[in-house]
Amino acid sequence: MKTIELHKSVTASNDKDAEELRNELRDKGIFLANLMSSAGSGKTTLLSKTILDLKEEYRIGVLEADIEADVDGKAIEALGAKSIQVHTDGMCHMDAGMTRTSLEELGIEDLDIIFLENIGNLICPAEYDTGASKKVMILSIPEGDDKPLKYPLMFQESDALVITKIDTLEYFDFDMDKCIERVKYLNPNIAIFKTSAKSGEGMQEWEDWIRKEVKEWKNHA
Ligand SMILES: Nc1nc2c(ncn2[C@@H]2O[C@H](COP(=O)(O)OP(=O)(O)O)[C@@H](O)[C@H]2O)c(=O)[nH]1
Ligand SMILES: [Mg+2]
Repeated sequence: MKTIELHKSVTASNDKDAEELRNELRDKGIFLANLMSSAGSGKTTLLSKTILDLKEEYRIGVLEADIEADVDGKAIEALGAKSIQVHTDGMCHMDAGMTRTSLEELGIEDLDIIFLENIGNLICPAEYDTGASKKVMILSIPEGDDKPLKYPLMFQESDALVITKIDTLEYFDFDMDKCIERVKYLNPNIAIFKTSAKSGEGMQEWEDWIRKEVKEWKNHA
């Protein structure tokens, strides 16, 4: 029986496509953040709050990727951000080609920051470079402090980790110090933020990180 290793060759060219896309965005001074997490960890909620806080400073666009649903896209659209819903037809991640097509459909020339809400899982999105300027992983308190042990690649690949729903800390056996120690062991350079989109705690630090990263990105345009 003939077997072809599609995964490997696809990944090899995806890396090249992603690098090209990243360079094009850098030349245009457009910052693309790839938001990745499990389903339900609070991506859309964090994004909504972040858009409300930053929309006077930046022109923000959103790519809402989902296997088939539209609810998150509608929530973001209601905030007045320029956005599109992307259906991946069963695919569990976005790759660079899909991201490029989505950006073309969105129209990006008038934007400063684009957030890609990736498909909710911690495995496939970690393996595919989308061409984003920075990768941001979101982990919520109810998911547990042992996630870095279960999905190390996602933690290794990310530039920032936003720990969400910290308003629920008292209800869960989540050991924050242990979690951060595990994450830093995998990725010593990762920026870590502890937030609650509900109470607003920690949002300022996370948003300041975006401001800093966007500034640096534009300086290298
Ligand atoms: N208590 C609390 N709940 C939150 C917070 N952020 C999100 N949620 C809830 O978590 C659920 C999933 O959030 P959502 O943003 O849709 O997650 P996504 O699937 O990653 O986009 C929703 O019921 C939110 O209201 C938070 O900071 N605190
Ligand atoms: Mg969502």
